[in-house]
Amino acid sequence: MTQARAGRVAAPPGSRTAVLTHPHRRYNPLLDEWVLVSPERTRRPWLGHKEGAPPDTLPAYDPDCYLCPRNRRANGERNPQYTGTFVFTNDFAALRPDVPVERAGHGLLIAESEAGTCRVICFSPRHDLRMAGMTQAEVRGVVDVWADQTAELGDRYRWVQVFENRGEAMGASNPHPHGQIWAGTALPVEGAREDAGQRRWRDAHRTNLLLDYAAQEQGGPRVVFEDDEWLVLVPFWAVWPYEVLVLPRSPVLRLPDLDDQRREALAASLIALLDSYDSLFGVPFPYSMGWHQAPFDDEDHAHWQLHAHFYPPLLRSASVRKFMVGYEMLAESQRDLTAEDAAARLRAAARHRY
Ligand code: H2U
Ligand code: ZN
Repeated sequence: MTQARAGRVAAPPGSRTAVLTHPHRRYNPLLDEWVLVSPERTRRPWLGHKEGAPPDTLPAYDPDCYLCPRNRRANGERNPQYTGTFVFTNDFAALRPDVPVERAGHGLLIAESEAGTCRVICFSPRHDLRMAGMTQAEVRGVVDVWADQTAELGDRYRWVQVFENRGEAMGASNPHPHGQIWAGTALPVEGAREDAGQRRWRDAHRTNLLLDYAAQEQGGPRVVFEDDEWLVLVPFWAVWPYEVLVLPRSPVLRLPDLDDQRREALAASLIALLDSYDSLFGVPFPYSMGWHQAPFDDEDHAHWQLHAHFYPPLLRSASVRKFMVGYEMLAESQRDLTAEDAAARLRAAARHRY
């Protein structure tokens, strides 16, 4: 009865915010898990100063970069002289299409084969650009390629995972602006948990979990930016210090379903968010981000709502990151900075551009 227990952090009648000032746990209905929040541990003053070395200046073209136009990749192929986005199959793909359907099970040892594909998406031919430094039209081009790739891969695969690792701290292998897309026949662990979480809410309330959530959060203390189409917020149950959820405010199942107006608005919201991130500590902000969209299968998807997660690891400065260790690995996630404080800092960072 985890949902009933979530009532322990519910607001008193008449209040829209459910913010406690002593240690408490917050419920994440998407994943059916809890996060421990210890606000008193950060009641020290926020210095807000910028630390860390200024970012290296990168060349617009790097002859040694495997993503720049015309350069050779690991498999010997040469990239075209592309001018917008460019997509290719990962030369070191973790998934491949030609896998026979097999299951092996013996007692507790269960395995099943997984077919799929992995692609790399270059966001721009310019080696030195960050998404925040791209024009709205260029970011719109990235949104379009995410949507087109999703539609194409969704014809063959059940789960299409669009994502980006940015910065060395998150394992990105190259500063050239790029993301990835992996698609496979299984519903992966996070997808399955979110599918179950949204379905649970739908079954209990006959409404859509994330649309209800957007309605409850709009205009509130955890919102970083909002417009008529999108809500960009630090979720109530955020685990990472500056975790952000990007949520369309009306029903959308998948990226290809976004109409022209929502794609333009999304491009503007992404630029604003990434700009705030980069301004926060005065460094190109590392993160892993990705889209969760309804699976491509024959189930009913009324419980689903498209959304993006941003998971940045930094905590207090360019060099102080949050480690998910000890208690987090063995008991449950914990944070000191509240989601409300994180959102306020991101809103403030938006005012001094990087
Ligand atoms: P990351 O920076 O998020 O690791 O993405 C880059 C991907 O590019 C990585 O998965 C692939 C790596 O396998 N890659 C190629 O496909 N070809 C290359 O020549 C080098 C790297
Ligand atoms: Zn490059």
